[in-house]
Amino acid sequence: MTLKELTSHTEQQFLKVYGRQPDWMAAAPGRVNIIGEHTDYNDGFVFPMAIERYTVITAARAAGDAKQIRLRSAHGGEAAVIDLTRPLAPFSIGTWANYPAGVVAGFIARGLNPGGFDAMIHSTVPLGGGLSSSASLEVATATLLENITGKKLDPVEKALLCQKAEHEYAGMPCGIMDQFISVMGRENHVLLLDCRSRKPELVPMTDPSVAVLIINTNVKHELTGSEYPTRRKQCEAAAKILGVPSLRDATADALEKAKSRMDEVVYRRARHVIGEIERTVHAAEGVRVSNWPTVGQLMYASHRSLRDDYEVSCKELDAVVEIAESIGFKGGMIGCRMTGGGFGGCAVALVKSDAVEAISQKIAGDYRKQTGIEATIFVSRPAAGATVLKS
Ligand code: GAF
Repeated sequence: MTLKELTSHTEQQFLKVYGRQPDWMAAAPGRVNIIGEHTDYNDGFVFPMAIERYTVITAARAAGDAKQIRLRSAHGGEAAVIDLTRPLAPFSIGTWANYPAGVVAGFIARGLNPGGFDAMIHSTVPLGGGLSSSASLEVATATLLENITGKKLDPVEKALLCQKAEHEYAGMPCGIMDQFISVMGRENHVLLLDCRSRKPELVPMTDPSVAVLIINTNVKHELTGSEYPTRRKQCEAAAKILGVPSLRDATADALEKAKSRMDEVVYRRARHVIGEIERTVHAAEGVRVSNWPTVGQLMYASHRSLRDDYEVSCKELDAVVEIAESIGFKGGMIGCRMTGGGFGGCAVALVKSDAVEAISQKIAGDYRKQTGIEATIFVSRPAAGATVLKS
């Protein structure tokens, strides 16, 4: 579904459910990370691009100027209601409405009260697929609220507000990558983000002979939910032993020297992060000069490191990457790796454009044979960040 189709669909849903036309509409994209995984909360570099999958929100002033926000998902279900006459608080854990509610709270904390409104939300970003469906919902909400309050936030402040919503309302201590790319994405560009200075650099990716393929394993291994915060703590522990503010400041040499003073797992976590930061900078350079063989090798190295040292992959993601690697550069496969937080979700591959069809079929077929699961595979150009569709 294109953004235009999604918007029109969401508008119609709004009309059907609320009985009037929406006054405001906003959209924000999901993302795929080309390389730079689990580096954002270590002050490192990430290299994501926004994808042509979006969350759209349509809204209109609440009837009778009621002081409440009603949020509905186009998938149906009860409306989530935010009562603006009381102090805001998160809904119960795991409720999707926590993402927009946290963003509303961020606006109110800045003295920007949107007043009551009714909203309809629809998304083509696969939920729980590691393509930042939550960040796209937060950023779409923030864009809608900018529209309603008439106050445009600085892009960095907007992304940080959304990250805070995820920390405080969804209980996920994420880094800054997902919200930044959803705000700052640009068509035909990948974003090299320095997560320490928060300086974004847009790297053009316009080579028509190369396509970005996203392979959804359609598995999500529900772990305890403590894996991500545990990784963060292990990175902090490594930085402390190395005597640096964050792993961004550490070198591979320093890590080797400190190895005997470190728990083996903590050592491997740090080895991933230090190597991944370096790989990310090199890969961005490779994209800049269309050095595809190098970019591809860096992607495979990133996957191995995430699998063996950071231990956030899973057998389904490994299967996809192995199939990709077996296709080889000559078969049109440049490189492939898991993308996002891990434990399921998607892999990302760079492939020769003229091989997209054959490669998609090969991966789908072999993956089905090996796992019994149907993968969902699609191509995306680097897309634009959040936009106002109606104001
Ligand atoms: C998740 C987080 F939200 C990001 O901040 C990032 O850490 C990513 O996992 C791993 O690179 O998407």
